[in-house]
Amino acid sequence: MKKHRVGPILVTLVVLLWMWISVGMSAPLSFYEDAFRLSTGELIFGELLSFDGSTFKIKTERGMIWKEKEDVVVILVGINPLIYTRTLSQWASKARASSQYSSSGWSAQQATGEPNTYQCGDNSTAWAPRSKGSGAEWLELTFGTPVYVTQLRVYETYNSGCIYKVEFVDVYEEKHAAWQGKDTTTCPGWFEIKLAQTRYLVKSVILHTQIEGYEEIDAVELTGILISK
Ligand SMILES: [Ca+2]
Ligand SMILES: [Ca+2]
Repeated sequence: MKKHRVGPILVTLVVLLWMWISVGMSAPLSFYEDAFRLSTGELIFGELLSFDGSTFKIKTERGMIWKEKEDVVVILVGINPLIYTRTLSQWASKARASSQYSSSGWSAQQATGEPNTYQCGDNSTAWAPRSKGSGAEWLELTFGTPVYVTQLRVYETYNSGCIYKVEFVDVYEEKHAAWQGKDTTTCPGWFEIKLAQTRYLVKSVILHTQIEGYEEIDAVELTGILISK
């Protein structure tokens, strides 16, 4: 009788040993902590190496892969935070200029926040340079949240058509040429540039202006893509 029981017991032990090894081996199935839910429903595990505004570079067990922003719905980085990519439009929060008419009315600060100048004219609710001459001036606007820019809008409310060059300043303080040309904005009116999103995060915008008389800018809006937790 005893002889007959050895077989099943051995088989059971081997099965248990095999299960133990399998469980032990499969526990660290993915040692990567980042997860990417794709628009197809597929779930990818890996390590997020970079996101340049349009493409995710992900290191996976099978090697490096790249996924376009549109194809990724949700990202889990680590075990807790959820990260979404979304579009954000924001008004400038800080401003400085080559010169300003005064430290209150017509100051650079008047170009921050949402528009509050409602007609074309010489209004203290917009930025104006110190001189009414035709020298070159600049106005630098900084935004609360750096984004990969897709659009810039500037509300010109006096002597419009004054912008001849636009630069973006990235989060490393590096300047990038964004636009140069002939500004044909009416007064009041929106100067607008649209672009394929920048491959760098923009925190500030420098508007270069030059026109006879006081050029006045009421508000500046920056739109772009951001990754947020
Ligand atoms: Ca001028
Ligand atoms: Ca204003």
